[in-house]
Amino acid sequence: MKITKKVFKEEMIQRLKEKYAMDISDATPQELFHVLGSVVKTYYADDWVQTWKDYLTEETKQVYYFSIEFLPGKMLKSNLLNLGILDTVRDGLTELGFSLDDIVDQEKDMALGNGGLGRLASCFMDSIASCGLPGNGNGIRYDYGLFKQRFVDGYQVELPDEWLNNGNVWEVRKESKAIDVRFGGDVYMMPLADGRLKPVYENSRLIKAVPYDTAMVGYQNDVVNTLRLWSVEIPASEESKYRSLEDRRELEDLTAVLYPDDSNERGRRIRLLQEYFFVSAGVQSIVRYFKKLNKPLTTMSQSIAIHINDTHPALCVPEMMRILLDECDLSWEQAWEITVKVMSYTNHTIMSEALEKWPIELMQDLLPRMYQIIEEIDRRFVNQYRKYYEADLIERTRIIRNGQVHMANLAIIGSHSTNGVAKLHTDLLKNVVLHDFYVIFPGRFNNKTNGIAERRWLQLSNEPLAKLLDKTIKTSWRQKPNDLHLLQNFVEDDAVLSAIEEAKYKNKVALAQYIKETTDIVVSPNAIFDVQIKRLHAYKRQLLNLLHILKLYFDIKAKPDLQMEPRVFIFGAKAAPSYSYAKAIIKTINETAQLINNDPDVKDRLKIVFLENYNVTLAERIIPAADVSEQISLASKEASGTSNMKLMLNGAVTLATLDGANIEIRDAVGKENIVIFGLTEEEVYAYYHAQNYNALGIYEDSPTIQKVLNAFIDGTIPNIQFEGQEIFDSLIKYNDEFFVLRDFDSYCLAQKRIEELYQDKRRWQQISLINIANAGKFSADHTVERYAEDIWQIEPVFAHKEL
Ligand code: 26Q
Repeated sequence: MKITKKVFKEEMIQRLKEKYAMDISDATPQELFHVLGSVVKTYYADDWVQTWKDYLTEETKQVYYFSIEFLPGKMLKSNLLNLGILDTVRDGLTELGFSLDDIVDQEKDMALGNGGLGRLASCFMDSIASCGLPGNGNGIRYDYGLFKQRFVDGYQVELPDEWLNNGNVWEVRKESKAIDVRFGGDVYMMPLADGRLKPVYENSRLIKAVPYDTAMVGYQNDVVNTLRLWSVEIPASEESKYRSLEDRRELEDLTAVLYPDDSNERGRRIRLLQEYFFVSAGVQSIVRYFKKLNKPLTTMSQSIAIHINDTHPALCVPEMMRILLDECDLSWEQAWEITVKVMSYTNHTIMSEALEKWPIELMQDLLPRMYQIIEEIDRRFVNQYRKYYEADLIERTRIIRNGQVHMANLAIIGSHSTNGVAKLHTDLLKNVVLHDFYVIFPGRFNNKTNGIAERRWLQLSNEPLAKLLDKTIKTSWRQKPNDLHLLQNFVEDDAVLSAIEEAKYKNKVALAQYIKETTDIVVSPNAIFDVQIKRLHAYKRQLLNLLHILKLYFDIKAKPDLQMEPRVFIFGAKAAPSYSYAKAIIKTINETAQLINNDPDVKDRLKIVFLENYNVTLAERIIPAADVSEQISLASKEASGTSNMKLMLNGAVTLATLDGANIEIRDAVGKENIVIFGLTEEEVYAYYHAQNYNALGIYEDSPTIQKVLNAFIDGTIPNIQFEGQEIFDSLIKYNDEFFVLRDFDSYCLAQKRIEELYQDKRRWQQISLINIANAGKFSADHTVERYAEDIWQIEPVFAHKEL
């Protein structure tokens, strides 16, 4: 994109006049943001039109990534970077008397996701476009994204996320592409004269799905793909059916809110309707597009791939069947062959209790035709495979069982590929969680280790480091993240090593200032910044981190002049609103922070900072300033993790269990450049098999653990009578489900090791450098290229790409 500063400035001045009837010098940052957004849109408009036209005329095979969550964060800077005009715009604004950063702050985060899964979908959208791959997102345009988190007296309080209040510059409403979605009522199969069966619907309802498209701009390659998010409306033809306000409200609520990650809450009608809503609208619009190509339906898999991101969009399978059977008059066999070839599925969780299931009655009631088709898929599956396998195995793998529809079973049976998100995770799927399916469909299982968009997580968020890299290894890493490897050549270069430290220091100063402004806590940028940022979940073991902090605190209390490398423990985490145990941990961390931060004996050796409302933008502030990356889930529980990759890319040293992608990070950097502790996955499973884990025994044998745990119930940590008891009981009375106590000693030793390494300044700098140099392996560019080749069978378009 060739835009000169002069042209850009004139355009800003002119548009501001048109839109707000004022001189640019009188504009507020909010007004400037909106005008800048609309100017940037004109810069990619032609490429956006051209990209989809090329796909159409060249009949390019495309992938559609179906995800109930997308978590892009702010988009202004990312669009500027990818258009190659970040510097031009920054300088132009400066000359006009404004700062780009002030304007950037005006944009609300697009937070239509909970955490890892939604953020992964957004990193993939960036990488798909940046690799020139023909791919689009399909999801829901929630009126309210993930709740805003506030702390009141240390408790989490949830407020609505009103992200659309000032409008959304990036989206384009496409009324003409609206789709009708049917739900509820009864369905009968009516025989036609030619013997076929046609569904007849009675008392069902139609709702209108209106798409809002957002451009996914590729990195300086002229490719602009589409993220299509659907919003519900009442169709004009159905107005009469929605007479009461309540009726309307129920319908309009369909795309009102994103459900928080809550694996315990089941059977929510609206959630199931949400899943069907965006699946049906998406699949219908894809088939409508495919029909424009005038190719036989039986060749659909040569033009279309549909990816099912976790089981939330698993209804893609019966919905595609419905369209092919009921609307295209294909036979079951033909329709099934097409469906399985088009669909692929990613599993993101190992915990079998978190696998999605829906009660039969609910599905029958809300989605009667879907249920009929699922029943038939199930019947045919049982029929086909009972010839080859024992009855028990078929019973465990069938879709409908114990009064419930098992969505993972549907996704696996109805697709040609099932992948896990890290090597260990995929192995556990094959050998444990989905072993029965692996026996039946060994060829369908494959691994695709997660990745991150290095553009956002380094180029945009960590300018000091990015500039240093340009100076040291030139700029090819910006196109090819693997070129970060070139940094390895400087591992003995003292100038480069101290420059890395200086960049980190600069970022720490900036974060310290943010901490002061938002929490009034003063932290020293010379302390170790130890970071744990992720959703609050028992299995992620924020509690283990807290127990260690308490141990350090008691060490200081016992020996007031104890020498210790000063530490700032930084947390960012939201708990699902109904997850009371996770909320108890938040309250307890906050109260411990009060205790420790205000105890004069501590003399600034320890600080706890729990930052409110962890989101993408906050992650972009914290990660560049992190020294230590806490990845301490119980081995086997974290499918992959992605903050581990972001922190490594920014030069933090990983403190980790052998879980998820941590294992691959260790393999990439070498075991001297990471600090590993804790039980291995085999040892965890050995406890399960022997059923001999004994938390009380560990407690009774360890005076340190007793001292730390008693603080939860003896008033040492103030104001947590109820929460302290709940946490204490989870460990002792309910036998510590995630083996926190078993890993405690090993974790404390690992933390000691971190301190020793940090004190050897040069060694620490070298580890930091080695982590950055080896992070290219975890680029999402690489990951989506593997998906493109192995699963989607799509190819990059370099039609008009100047490289
Ligand atoms: C379930 C039921 C009802 C409502 C919501 C949900 C729900 C929503 C979101 C359940 C789970 C999620 C999100 C899961 C998630 O983020 N998983 C993470 O995916 C990452 C990307 O693959 C991995 O790196 C993480 O290890 C995994 O925890």
